[in-house]
Amino acid sequence: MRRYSVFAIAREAMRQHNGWDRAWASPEPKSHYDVIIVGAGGHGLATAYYLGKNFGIKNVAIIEKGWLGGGNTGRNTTIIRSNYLQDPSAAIYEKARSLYETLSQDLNYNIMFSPRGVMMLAQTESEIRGYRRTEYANTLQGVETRFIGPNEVKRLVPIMNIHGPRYPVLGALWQPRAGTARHDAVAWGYARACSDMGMDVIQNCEVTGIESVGGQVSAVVTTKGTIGTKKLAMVVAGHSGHLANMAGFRLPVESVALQAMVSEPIKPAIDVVVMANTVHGYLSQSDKGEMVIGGGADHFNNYTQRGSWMHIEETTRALVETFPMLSRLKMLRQWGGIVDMTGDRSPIISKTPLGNTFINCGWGTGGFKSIPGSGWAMAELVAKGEPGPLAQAFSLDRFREGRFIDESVAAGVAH
Ligand code: FAD
Ligand code: PYC
Repeated sequence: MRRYSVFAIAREAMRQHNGWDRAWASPEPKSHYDVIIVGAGGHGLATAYYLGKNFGIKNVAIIEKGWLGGGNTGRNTTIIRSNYLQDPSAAIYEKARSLYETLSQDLNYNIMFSPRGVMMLAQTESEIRGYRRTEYANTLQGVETRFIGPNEVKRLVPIMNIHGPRYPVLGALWQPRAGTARHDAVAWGYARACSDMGMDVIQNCEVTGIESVGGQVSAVVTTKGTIGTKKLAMVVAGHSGHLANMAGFRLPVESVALQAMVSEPIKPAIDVVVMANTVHGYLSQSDKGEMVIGGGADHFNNYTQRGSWMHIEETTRALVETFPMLSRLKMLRQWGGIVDMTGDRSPIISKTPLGNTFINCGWGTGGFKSIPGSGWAMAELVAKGEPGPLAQAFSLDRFREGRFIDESVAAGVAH
């Protein structure tokens, strides 16, 4: 792979940009791999990348039924933060956030990480108590967050109306090193690096069955034929229940569409990310100038990957209270992605009842921020067959043993 650099851009500028390589290859599947990863979203691709980088395992295929990054990875509102309450969560989300800081250099691909700061508004007394508790927990965990008052909120976000008609802004949990990144670029950067290591990213190839011999996985059945494997990693977010079913077990996961939309582009108006969880809506401005707006989840389980009518009204009404200037914007488009919700709003990174088969799912409404940390932890699990310190608490056993990792407040999104 040719490295991207200022010299490469200058060289290509001299020859009508005819010399760029394809960013990744599009191979046909081989008959057998050491590891097959199902799902070329951020988590699947990051798992492959760290398998190669940290463990030297490169005979790997990443199998995707659509196009890479076309699931939730390419549909999310790109918020990256690590202000979670429980220790195992803070550890994995902060690992991910810190990997994001240098991911562009690591992948030699500009993922446009923008540590512009994320604030979660407190608009009720109980939110103040909840966020102060998170601030204290984060201090002990080494995650830099602080509770700020309404005047500081207004200073950071002048377009905000802090005296809202229903819920005044009473303060916010502020994480200055949190931010956003370009979601497609995260998938593309990992895919390019995986392809460069000799891994096969196989798109338009759906896994329709899983074969086993003596309780160990042996192959996956796909729309491009049966492919043998020594190990299998299932990383398919909202479709995890189907994959688990193919492997012969059930998951404590529900699938539901989470909603988002963007406005027409305007000049820079807000340079931090705001999550307003009581009125419910969240907002940031993309580099193109669009207001990126997130809503809640549909109120029923589904696999539609479509925008829902009710969220247009519900979310814009909520955000207009907090940002009155939004009322003058036109909305450009809306969409939904199928998120995988666990009961405690924490992920699953785990061995499964089928031998040499591992699962990474349950990131629900909040897994974009965790992609590098999740891939790091999942690669260790797949390579060693046992979870390392980052993944240990997130095993499937916790649902049987009652070891829940309750992050329903930190998840921040109505579901
Ligand atoms: P995906 O990106 O969905 O990848 C899974 C892939 O598996 C898909 O490409 C799918 O096609 C493929 N697949 C499924 N079944 C099969 C099969 N049988 N065979 C082959 N391939 C298969 N998180 C944040 O941290 N911050 C946010 O601001 C944020 N906002 C969000 C906003 C919205 C509207 C949505 C929908 C989600 C948001 N999230 C956010 C959550 C985040 O997007 C997800 O948690 C994360 O992207 C999940 O990544 P993934 O790689 O696990 O899944
Ligand atoms: O997890 O920060 C988050 C988030 C924001 C919008 C959807 N998820």
